[in-house]
Amino acid sequence: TSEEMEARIIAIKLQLGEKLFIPGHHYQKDEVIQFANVTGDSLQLAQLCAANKQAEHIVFCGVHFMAETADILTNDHQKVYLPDMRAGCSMADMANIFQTDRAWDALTEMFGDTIAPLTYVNSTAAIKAFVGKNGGATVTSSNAHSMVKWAFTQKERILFLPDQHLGRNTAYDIGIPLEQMAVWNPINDKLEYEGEIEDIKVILWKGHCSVHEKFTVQNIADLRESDPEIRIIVHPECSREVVELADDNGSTKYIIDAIENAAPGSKWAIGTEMNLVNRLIQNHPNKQIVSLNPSMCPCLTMNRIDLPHLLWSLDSIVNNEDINVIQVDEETTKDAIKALERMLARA
Ligand code: CIZ
Ligand code: SF4
Repeated sequence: TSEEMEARIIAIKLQLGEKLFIPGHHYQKDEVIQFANVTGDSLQLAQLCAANKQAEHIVFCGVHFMAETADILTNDHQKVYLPDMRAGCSMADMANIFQTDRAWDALTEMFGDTIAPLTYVNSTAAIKAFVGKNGGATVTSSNAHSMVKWAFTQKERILFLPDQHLGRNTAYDIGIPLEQMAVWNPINDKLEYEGEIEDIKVILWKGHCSVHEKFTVQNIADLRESDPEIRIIVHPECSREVVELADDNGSTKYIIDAIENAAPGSKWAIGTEMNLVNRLIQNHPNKQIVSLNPSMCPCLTMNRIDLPHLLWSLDSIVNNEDINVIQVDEETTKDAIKALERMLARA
């Protein structure tokens, strides 16, 4: 039963003490989050893992790219585990290193040495290594503006992987017109753009988040019609059109802070992942909060980490079995860490 599993997890946490560290992403289920030592968005969790020197076992409750980042930022004696190896990220899967190498060859042919690559942390370690090797950095939704500005101090143009929406929304916010943004399509290796290519300032990788893409202009129109007073806040992984029509947009942490600071009785519709929206609803009974999309929008891969998987992972540690260990090879780590450190130095 759940009670038995919970009791067992509590016992293992007591037994391992500081040797065990369980970071939990905001999009994780409540049944998992209750056991997290810390919760946060991807940036906060990366910083907390980098700062933790005593844990031998880091059981990462989040998705694969986050566990990879934790492994890259921790020491060799610290092992990172992902309770379910199928907890990937469909966005990260939209850019593989072969496509990226092909894109870089084609783009440097077109533009010479004028492009700084940036990758959203929602990407594989191999992509982070590619970016690190080529003078670029990682970004998260919390620091995308300052990182994009930084990239423009390095080169005339940027290549932004793998989320076209975060890239477009961020570049637009810092003053780059939409007409100066092109899209790289990794399926046919083509640049989608209608003007003179010298005018291009931002090359957006054609990837997206399958969860945040489900918040639509229609959802916003429906809500505004049924409740003109409601405030709509969305994550910048939503499309440009949705971000444009929303009242506000920002990272996971920004959304949480906005709701915490909101007036009692205020009404909100939130365009981000379901588990976080539900938790905000529970934690703020004095505010009226709904999901921007009535079908709620869960991240299916985040949800793969559940109580049985967490317990199974902890049991395997107690039994000294090296199961579901996430280990990024040395070569990749060496380059990926450059990209991460350029970000963490400015975060
Ligand atoms: O969509 C995600 O995976 C997000 C928002 C991650 C994060 O915490 O930045
Ligand atoms: Fe990936 Fe989207 Fe899920 Fe985040 S919410 S882990 S970007 S699929």
